[in-house]
Amino acid sequence: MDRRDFVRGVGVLTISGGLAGCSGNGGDDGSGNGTDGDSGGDGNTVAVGPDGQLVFEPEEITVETGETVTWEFESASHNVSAWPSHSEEVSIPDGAEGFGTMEEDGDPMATVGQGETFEHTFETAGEYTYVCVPHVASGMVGTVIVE
Ligand SMILES: [Cu+2]
Repeated sequence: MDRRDFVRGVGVLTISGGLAGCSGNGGDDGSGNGTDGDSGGDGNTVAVGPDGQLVFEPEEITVETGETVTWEFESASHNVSAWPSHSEEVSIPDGAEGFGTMEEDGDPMATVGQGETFEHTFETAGEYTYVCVPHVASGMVGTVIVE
């Protein structure tokens, strides 16, 4: 009946002293893995509909967990959907979230203008098969492998 009674019970947060470097180290997030050549992320780009073709280029791309893929729409009338409810061609790993240029409950046929970009960051390893919904019947299907 009285919601405040519930609120009062929350909020006990214990922080044990052993966590190093939570904040304030001024740089990147402290990952410190020695590989240094790919900071720009330019490698993880997929062209959508280059030269008006009904393809993703490259059709398959491999990234590391936590990396971002950018889709660049080089012609009009395309989209990106990795929502399983949008196409039987879509498949995503167990526990992964779908993604797309539209929300899951949005219009699967909604397209993106030429020159637009779309980004998704992959937090769950596995293989993602995604589609351009308007052109899936023409084989406009792509794969992202997250290692
Ligand atoms: Cu398309």
